[in-house]
Amino acid sequence: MIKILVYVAIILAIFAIGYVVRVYELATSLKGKKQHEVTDSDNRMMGKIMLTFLVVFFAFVIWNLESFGPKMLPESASEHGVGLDWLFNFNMTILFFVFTITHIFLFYFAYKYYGRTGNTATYFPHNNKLEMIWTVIPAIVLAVIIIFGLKAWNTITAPASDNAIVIQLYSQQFQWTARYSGTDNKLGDSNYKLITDTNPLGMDDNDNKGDDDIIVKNEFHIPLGKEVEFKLNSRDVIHSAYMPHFRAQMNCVPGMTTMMHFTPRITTQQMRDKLNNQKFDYILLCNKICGVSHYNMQMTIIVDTEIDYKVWLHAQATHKSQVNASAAKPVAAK
Ligand SMILES: [Cu+2]
Repeated sequence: MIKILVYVAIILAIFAIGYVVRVYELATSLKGKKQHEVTDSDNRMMGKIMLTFLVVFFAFVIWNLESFGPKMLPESASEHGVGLDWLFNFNMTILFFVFTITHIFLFYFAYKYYGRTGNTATYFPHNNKLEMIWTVIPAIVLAVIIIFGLKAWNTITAPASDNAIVIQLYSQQFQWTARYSGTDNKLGDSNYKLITDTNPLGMDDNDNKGDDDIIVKNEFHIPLGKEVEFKLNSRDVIHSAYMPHFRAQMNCVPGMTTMMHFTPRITTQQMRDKLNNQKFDYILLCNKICGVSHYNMQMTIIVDTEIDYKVWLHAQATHKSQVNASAAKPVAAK
């Protein structure tokens, strides 16, 4: 009910403003002034409004930074992420500096040089020095940003070291499966043609490298301070493995394997203590709109100390033992 009243009030207010403008127009024409003539005092008024806008706008920007700044992600839980955050802040500092200067000029000049009767334009067709300044400075700044950016990108996508722990993240509508490479640190062969209800990753049982592989759902664990290499695959459409707390994201593309790697630097428990939130968990999300249940395509990531990680991994069944267990089960009658 109140909502309807508010709408009615808004509509009436629009009509009221229309009538006030009409009355003003009639009054000026009665006074014998030209209706659309812009006077110096109109221009001065506009200049002052521009200046006011500048102040209000910057107050709004600062309010935004104050109120939404603390809602940003917590400090990076991966080693390369610290550098990435630095780069992000570096970029934002440059942007904010340029943004401030240009906006001050824009609105202050609109006030300072408001239109006055008798003003004539200055003829100023070209200035080499000026052209050089506004070409060379942005070129240098952009080159620096790009060089830093490429270096940061390489920390995630360059080949991982040989002793990195290899984990496959397998995506499908709408869930994740993680496969650990086991004691040989090599993932067994797999093929989409072998996918069945009981073999959702299409593991090739003729390949011994897959015997010690460990397949987990719902959550996966990674150890503190150890490099982890992810090999990403998709069963159906393009998904994207996004781990915001580790500042890592990579597409999962059907028919190919994409890769990235990082080293966790804060355990789940340490992060819970830092954030003063014992329910906090790192998360793997799908960041590519992949279908109706995309929003719910996620998996919990637990960063353990190295010992806890080994204990957890030991408790998981290997692929071979799972195959044996299911082979031993009697076939259900149809
Ligand atoms: Cu998805």
